[in-house]
Amino acid sequence: MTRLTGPEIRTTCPYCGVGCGVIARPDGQGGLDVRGDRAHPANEGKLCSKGSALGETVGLSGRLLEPRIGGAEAGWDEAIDLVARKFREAIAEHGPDSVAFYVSGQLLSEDYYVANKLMKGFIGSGNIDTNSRLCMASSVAGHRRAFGTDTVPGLYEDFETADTIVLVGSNLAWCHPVLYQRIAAEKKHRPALKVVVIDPRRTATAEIADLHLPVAPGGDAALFNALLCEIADGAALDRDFVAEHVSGFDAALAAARASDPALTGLSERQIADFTRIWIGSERVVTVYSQGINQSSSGTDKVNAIINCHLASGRIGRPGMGPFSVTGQPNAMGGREVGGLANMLACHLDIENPAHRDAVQGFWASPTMAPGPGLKAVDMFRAVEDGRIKALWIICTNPAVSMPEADRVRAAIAACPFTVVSDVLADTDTTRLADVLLPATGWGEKDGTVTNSERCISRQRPVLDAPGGARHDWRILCDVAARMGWAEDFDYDGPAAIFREYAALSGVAGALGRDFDISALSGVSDAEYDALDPFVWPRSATRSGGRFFGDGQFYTPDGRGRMLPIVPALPVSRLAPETPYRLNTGRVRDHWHTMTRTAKSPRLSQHMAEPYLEVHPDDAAALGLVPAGIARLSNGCGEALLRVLVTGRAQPGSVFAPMHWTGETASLGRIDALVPWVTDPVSGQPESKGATVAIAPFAAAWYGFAVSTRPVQPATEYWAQSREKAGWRTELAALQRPGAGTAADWEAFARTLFDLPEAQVVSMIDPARGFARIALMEYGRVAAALFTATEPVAVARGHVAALLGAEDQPALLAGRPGADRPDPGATVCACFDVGVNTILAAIAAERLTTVEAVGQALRAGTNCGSCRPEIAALLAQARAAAAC
Ligand SMILES: Nc1nc2c(c(=O)[nH]1)N[C@H]1C(S)=C(S)[C@@H](COP(=O)(O)OP(=O)(O)OC[C@H]3O[C@@H](n4cnc5c(=O)[nH]c(N)nc54)[C@H](O)[C@@H]3O)O[C@H]1N2
Ligand SMILES: Nc1nc2c(c(=O)[nH]1)N[C@H]1C(S)=C(S)[C@@H](COP(=O)(O)OP(=O)(O)OC[C@H]3O[C@@H](n4cnc5c(=O)[nH]c(N)nc54)[C@H](O)[C@@H]3O)O[C@H]1N2
Ligand code: SF4
Ligand SMILES: [Mo]
Repeated sequence: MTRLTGPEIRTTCPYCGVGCGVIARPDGQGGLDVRGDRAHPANEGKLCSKGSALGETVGLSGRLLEPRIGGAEAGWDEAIDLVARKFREAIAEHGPDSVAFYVSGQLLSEDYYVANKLMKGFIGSGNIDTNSRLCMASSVAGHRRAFGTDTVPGLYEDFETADTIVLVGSNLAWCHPVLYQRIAAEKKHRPALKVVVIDPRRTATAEIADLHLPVAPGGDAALFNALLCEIADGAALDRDFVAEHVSGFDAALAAARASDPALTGLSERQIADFTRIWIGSERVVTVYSQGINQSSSGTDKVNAIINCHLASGRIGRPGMGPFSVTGQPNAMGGREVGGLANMLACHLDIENPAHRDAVQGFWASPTMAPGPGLKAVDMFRAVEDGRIKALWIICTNPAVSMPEADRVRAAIAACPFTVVSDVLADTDTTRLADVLLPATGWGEKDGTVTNSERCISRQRPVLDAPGGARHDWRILCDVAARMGWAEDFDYDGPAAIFREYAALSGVAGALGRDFDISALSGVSDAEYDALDPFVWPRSATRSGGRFFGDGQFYTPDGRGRMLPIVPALPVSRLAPETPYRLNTGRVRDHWHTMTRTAKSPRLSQHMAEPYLEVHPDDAAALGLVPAGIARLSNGCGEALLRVLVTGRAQPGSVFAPMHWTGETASLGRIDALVPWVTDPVSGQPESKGATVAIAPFAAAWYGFAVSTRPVQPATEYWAQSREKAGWRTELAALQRPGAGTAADWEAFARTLFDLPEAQVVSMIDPARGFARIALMEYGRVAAALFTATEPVAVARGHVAALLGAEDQPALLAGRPGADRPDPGATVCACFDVGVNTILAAIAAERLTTVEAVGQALRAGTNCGSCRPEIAALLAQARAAAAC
């Protein structure tokens, strides 16, 4: 593959909505050297663990390089023809609403704009929805109800000028690490800055909190209603702002007064502490994310928060305001281009005939979606019941990430015609495609993204497109052309799309909408290439800045709207057969369905398995042992997860990560257990509120394996992750192989690793169910298996490091000698420092601060993502010393 040469390229991180600027350069070995861009306003040079490891994730392993039809490689012409024909046939026979696009907040705005234009303006259906439905839809709906537009009022710099920051339903330390570090740095420099964390779990984010409120799942609206009552009764009420710029105050307050604070699950004292802090400083930012959005009452929760900011007038001025942080790198851009089924481009409303006409006129399009299309869950329901005849999935993995993932998988498999555009060949979703189209990925793509503070930045190509991979916008335009609209989709590059989009935003601006970047509608290709990050709007009359501080809103009467909020519990009720609440979310070093992060050994060893956080009391009641395996089940599906007993969980409530797939674990797809319950206003699924039964998995044996090649175990439980020299696999099974003799274990190992000829060195005690087996090829360790009747206690890092070595005695010992202690699970991904190393240094050198740990071990001194965990280890060591 040829690689672009030349100077370093400025681009933007493809992970979270912080939108950090990255400087990248090919390292000449298939990877990239990356560092933070000091000139980018979002991060000023910093990157988190995921951003720092980007260079390890651009390799070509697993890439889809040519189109495939029915599993066989095909040419582009043939593939595009087939897609265009199948879509045309479905539309001709069953109408425009018989086809659908399911797209993604990880598309660039230019890709997204074209997809939206094709579906809404040319096919003439609203049936384009996006994974942002699972992510930001409740914030969008809440913003539109309160502001008359989907606009985040504030800027990141508000985090540095605030006196109080409330993080509600946000694990910022792991999910928006660079923003979190900005807050942590500010708090260190200015200890008077108060931080409140509202989350049923005690997360890493709570490490810097002055107050952590373990709210009951769904209890947030009741908490903000209690706050609204306190605001109304005291000096924090901004009577002038409410009188001049707000509607709905009385009804909102009446509902708040009628709401029961007991729903918060918090004590009166905790609620009073919270309201005192919130009210006590005018400069307060309330940051919220999926703990708010992913709820059957998510939109109401959003409005309960915004109500408090409107009543106190604390909005759109420096250091204050509600702040919904976006998840994906272009979640915000997708909202701007109208990627949701119920939006039009440029913050225009699909329900509004004047807006529809304006867009149709601008596009000079033959038709226009008459109204909103199907929202994600309804879209897959329509796929399931046969209403959708042709489906195109772009840049998302719904067979893993949609609720009722097993049902979604079956629905896609049964759809008469499914196209999937992805960068990888094998994902749970690509496996279901009739036509598979290879897209370019991060590092190759060219376009723009918008981050959480409305800052538009360029993603620029650093690498050539591999094989036959094409840009998503290009693939969409090729299909549009083949469907008969060549002239309307005749762009020669992303700059041309951007210009059109910017011009359309001028039409929106003229209709009184806020999203207006029309000042850029005339940029040349060269100017587009050189575009510096900027915060929208950018029109003839307005450039950047905050919204709503002037009391001007985009509702029909121009007032900010307060809404009466009646708090609601999660829809799935706890019942004797499903007595536990299942909360789901993210881990620090993995991204969604891991299609990128699982390629990086250092990101894979922070959390190497799908796991379940359980409170010690629940673990005891359920008979779950630490590091054992739990079986979760409910009417939708089941999962097998490693047990992590922790006081950070609340009794009755368990947490599992969303990342594991059919590729990385046997039964780790947690969305198999999440029902199709959605918020009635936004259509966003309640991803954090399923109910489940939990039981111990009665493993006859547990295993740990390392191998230079990936394996496909047949055991009931397995989970696989990357190591530097190969793969690491955890196993558990209900039956021993054969009669459990030494020969049976050896045969099992040979089959597992597909090494029938390898020389075997082993220590096996069949009576105790104990086996240690090394398989040697050319005198070197090619694979090894450790089994026991208890969860296997070997030093995993030590064993994995011996892959490829000649030293099988050290390997079979399972532990390094005293001179080389076991580092344990990775805490610092940048310098590869394990938990045991840190705890040992804390004890031996009497370290008491994160900085001291950094000086001793370098841990936490680069990206800083692990600093909250180091702080927690220091606290753990202090607690142990005090006992
Ligand atoms: N490392 C990493 N970072 C990411 C991502 C990733 O995959 N990995 N994904 C990105 C994306 S797309 C998104 S959307 C963001 C998500 O970012 P976050 O929303 O911060 O992440 P989550 O872990 O989904 O959920 C946040 C917290 O909500 C809490 N929660 C659950 N129920 C409730 C409740 O009823 N009330 C309250 N107050 N809290 C509750 C959970 O315990 C959890 O700690 O992260 C982005 N950043
Ligand atoms: N239980 C539970 N479920 C959840 C959540 C939760 O908190 N709990 N969170 C939800 C949220 S907030 C989100 S955002 C979703 C995320 O869920 P998904 O969008 O399904 O997750 P990803 O793994 O990011 O999927 C992206 C896919 O696009 C491919 N890809 C990457 N880059 C490109 C590109 O440039 N072009 C194309 N065509 N393909 C590309 C990747 O290989 C991958 O297959 O999950 C949702 N599901
Ligand atoms: S915080 Fe990390 S993942 Fe998010 S944009 Fe910045 S470097 Fe990327
Ligand atoms: Mo998301």
